[in-house]
Amino acid sequence: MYRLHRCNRAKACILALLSIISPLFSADTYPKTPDGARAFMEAVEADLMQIFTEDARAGWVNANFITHDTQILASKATEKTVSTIVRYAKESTRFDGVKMPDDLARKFKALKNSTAMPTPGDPKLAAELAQIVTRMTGTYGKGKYTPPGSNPLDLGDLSEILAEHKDPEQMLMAWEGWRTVSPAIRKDYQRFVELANQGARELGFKNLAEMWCGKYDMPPEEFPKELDRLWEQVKPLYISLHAYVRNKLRDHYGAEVVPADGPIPAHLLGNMWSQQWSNIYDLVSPGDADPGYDLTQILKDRKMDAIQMVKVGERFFTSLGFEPLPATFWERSLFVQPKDRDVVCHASAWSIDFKDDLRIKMCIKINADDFSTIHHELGHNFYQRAYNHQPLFFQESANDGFHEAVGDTLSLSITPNYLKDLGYIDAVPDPSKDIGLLLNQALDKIAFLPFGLLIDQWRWKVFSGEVTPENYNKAWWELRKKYQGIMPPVKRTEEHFDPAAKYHVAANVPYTRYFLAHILQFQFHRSLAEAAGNEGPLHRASIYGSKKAGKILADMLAMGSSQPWPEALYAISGTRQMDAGAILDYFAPLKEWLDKQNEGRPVGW
Ligand code: X8Z
Ligand code: ZN
Repeated sequence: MYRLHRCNRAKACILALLSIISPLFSADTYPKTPDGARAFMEAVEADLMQIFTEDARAGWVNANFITHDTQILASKATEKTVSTIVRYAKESTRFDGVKMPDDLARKFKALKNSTAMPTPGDPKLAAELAQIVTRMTGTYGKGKYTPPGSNPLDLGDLSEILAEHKDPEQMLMAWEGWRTVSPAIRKDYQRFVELANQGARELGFKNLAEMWCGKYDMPPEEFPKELDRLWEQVKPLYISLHAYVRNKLRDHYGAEVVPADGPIPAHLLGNMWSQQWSNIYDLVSPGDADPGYDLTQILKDRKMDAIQMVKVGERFFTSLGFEPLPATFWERSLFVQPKDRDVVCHASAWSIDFKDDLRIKMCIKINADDFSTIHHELGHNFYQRAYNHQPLFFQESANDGFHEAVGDTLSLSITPNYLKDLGYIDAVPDPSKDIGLLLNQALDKIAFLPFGLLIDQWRWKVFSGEVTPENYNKAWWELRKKYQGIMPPVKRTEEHFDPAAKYHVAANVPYTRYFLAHILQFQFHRSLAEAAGNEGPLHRASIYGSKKAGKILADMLAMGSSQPWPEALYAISGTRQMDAGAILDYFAPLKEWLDKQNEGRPVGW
């Protein structure tokens, strides 16, 4: 349905109506005036709203039933979406030079940058690009490895081995096994880069990297510098954590497996990509500072099922004053991995119709990781609903890091006090256990930072041509070493394609957003915790039940992307700069403790 009520100026409204009557409208029919530009934009928004909705339905069905036919349907829908965006973006140059109010100029900018995979104008190439991205995502989603004499194992099975086994041989099998899926993506990826770069150039960008960096309300060349600044702030903390973990792993696995002063072998960190390390907490726990409870065990002991876990997540949001999720959320979401078909298990949150048709799609396992991922996904849904009154091009987060930070912000409030309120633990551990709490949190939040950064560092080099297909894997492992201080446990060559063993590379989802989110969520947490009246240390603060914090959050979410992100950041935190001060404050006691543990031992790699 077109949304005529969006027309708020009479002249623009009539022009927009005209273009709806003739759906194949062109910018040429609009006068080169501010009113003409506004009318064109309203028609574009109405048309794209429909196209996006159709695309979301096809994408949803495809991700829930990966078959030959759904791949075709989904790629056709994507092709239509992206080609339409690109066509309107090109036509919109007709209004270059027209003096527009800020809000309208912002929409024109958003139009030009509203896809992560711009298709070339040539329809054949556009179709090829859409097919490639759908195929890469499908290959990843269906991926399985069959060890000799065993059943096929999917990513969930292999991840579980890495998370739970402490047998290096088994872990190596899982690590290498999953990486037998991605070489099939290499050729597609290479072609994807050529085509998407061509699409970006046709829109006036140097390449896809410049386009991706152009979404942050600052010149694209400034954005990487902003990231460097943030990374330099947090790097010392990461290096301290890395050194401590390396020592503990060396104690456990022996000097022949873990070097004293080199990178850590990637299969020992409890996660398929070594991106979050809390699964090895038991190997590195600080002895007498351990808080003495294990959330995974608690969820299992309480015989929680997937839906109950999502209900607990929803209750956190309603405790802040948000409306409960609609009944259709519960009817249409996917919570449990179906046994009889291939689905994309990588968790995601959807707003199908830009109003209330909200859903998550997740293969929930009963553990602490997924408990927090549930909050993460619900954060997307509550954000989507909070800005659903905005015009299409402002139905986005302030910057993409904000979208990824909302649910995580709430997860930071899953403190012992909160767990006691839920009746999950009987007593709150005393402050002498804080190092255990902080270490557990750092294994996820601090370990993630260099990983969050390096994926797009690799892609930007690939898009700009600095890294060529002959060096895809080599460049990948150089960055893994440089930022994370990890190394492959076995020799890797250009026969492999390890970047695409990560969902976001195969599915072409930009990744810097998660790095930003890890910085932002601590800024959000600090100011919301203060609003909620917390006075103690940040890592003990919970905003559960605080309507005051909830209102501040909801007001910021409702802004969508209607204003530059520094304004949204100001609204929630009183500052306009992304800054690692809050995350450093949060972990300050741990940093001191880690440095003491590391005394006299090698640090760095
Ligand atoms: O992809 C996700 C979410 C969906 S937006 C589950 N995350 C990143 C990942 O899994 O690699 C959340 C943390 C980082
Ligand atoms: Zn997310």
